[in-house]
Amino acid sequence: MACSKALQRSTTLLRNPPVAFEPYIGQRSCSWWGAVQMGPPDVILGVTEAYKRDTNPKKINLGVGAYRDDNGKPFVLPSVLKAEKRLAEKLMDKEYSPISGTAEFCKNSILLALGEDSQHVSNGQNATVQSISGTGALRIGGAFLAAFFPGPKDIYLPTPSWGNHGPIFRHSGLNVKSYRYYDASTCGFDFKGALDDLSKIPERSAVLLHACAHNPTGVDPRPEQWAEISALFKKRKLFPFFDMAYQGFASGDVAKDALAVRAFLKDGHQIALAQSYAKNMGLYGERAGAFSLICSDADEAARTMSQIKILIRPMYSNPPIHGARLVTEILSDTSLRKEWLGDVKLMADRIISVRSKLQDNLKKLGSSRNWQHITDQIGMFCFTGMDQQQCEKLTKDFSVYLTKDGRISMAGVTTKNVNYLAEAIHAVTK
Ligand code: KET
Repeated sequence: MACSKALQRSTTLLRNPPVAFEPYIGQRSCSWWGAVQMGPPDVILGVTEAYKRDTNPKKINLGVGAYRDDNGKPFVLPSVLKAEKRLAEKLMDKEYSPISGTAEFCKNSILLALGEDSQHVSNGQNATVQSISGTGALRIGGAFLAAFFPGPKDIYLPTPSWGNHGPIFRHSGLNVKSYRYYDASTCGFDFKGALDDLSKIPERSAVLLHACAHNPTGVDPRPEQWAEISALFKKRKLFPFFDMAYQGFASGDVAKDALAVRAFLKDGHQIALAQSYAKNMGLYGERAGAFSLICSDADEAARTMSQIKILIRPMYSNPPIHGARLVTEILSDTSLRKEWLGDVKLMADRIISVRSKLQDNLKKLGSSRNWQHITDQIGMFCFTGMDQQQCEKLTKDFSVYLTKDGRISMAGVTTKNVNYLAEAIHAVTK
């Protein structure tokens, strides 16, 4: 068969891929992968690739949400360094982890989220597994919902949401739908819009909530708004799936940032929870996180746990051990844990302080825009309100790298580059 025909057939198949795909190879010169087209770079991680290629010494990477110190350098937390040293001295083996990660890691993780005094944990109501960071936790959760969710196989995401949420849940086999969240006119939370949309979602649907430090907007509901959202979830019998990728990063206090998760549990919801240690422990590349389901009792938790393990085994067999050991070392040692909480606060406070600096600088430059939202928003990101054209100009003329939706990672802003950044933003927005 001629290559062009094979290509035609494969492109049709790509649009509607069957489970088993057997391509035609009629000619020697026709490759198995001849029909594979170039895909676009990742909207977030692709920004870092472009930044690395730029030779301008003033360049700034505000794309990916990865913390930098005030010199713009990656930051290994002092508490993590200490844990590393301790682990090195222990000369531990490199055996496989259990499918679910170690019991100690899982227990420490769920207690961090729900609080040391959690009744759900003491009653054994949680089914918790280690995941490949937050992304892996969401992917396990997606797989579990696709296999066992008794309602529609849909998941509702806030608009906007983290760019990878849609692909993760679609890849899990769920239909991805949306509800209003952000009000562009105020650069704030569209509480009315969110309640309106949530009240129209079919009963018994799954809804994703950002537990704190909403990405990309930096806009979180206030505690009393969370209470109303929780009541609406009860009324409409909605299932809350919390993504908590930034516990501690919003306020600097891990308990405060877990407020929504804990309030929903207090209100009697059963929740799914994705946790990540990428940001709050700076363990980006270690891929340590956790997925939990809170069940009605210990027996149900054991049954759901058995099925989660069956889902994980063919996906990646069992999780990586090093990051999880660091987390366990830190969380299970009172003094090291205290030190870590100090490190988290230091990171959160630095971000809060550069928010004010950026705002002040824009004011000093005479910007007529209202930049109040820079300090109103919280967590790693600021959703600046700049449009795609302005973002592109910022990159092209000033080597400031950011995602095209106008999100900037505040973690990449320092006392050294904040003036330059403010000048650049002012230049493209005036
Ligand atoms: N949830 C949210 C909301 C999130 O922002 C991220 C990462 C993750 C989960 C997953 O992180 P993990 O490293 O798998 O634990 N967000 C940043 C990095 C990325 O896009 O991968 C970001 O938005 O820049």
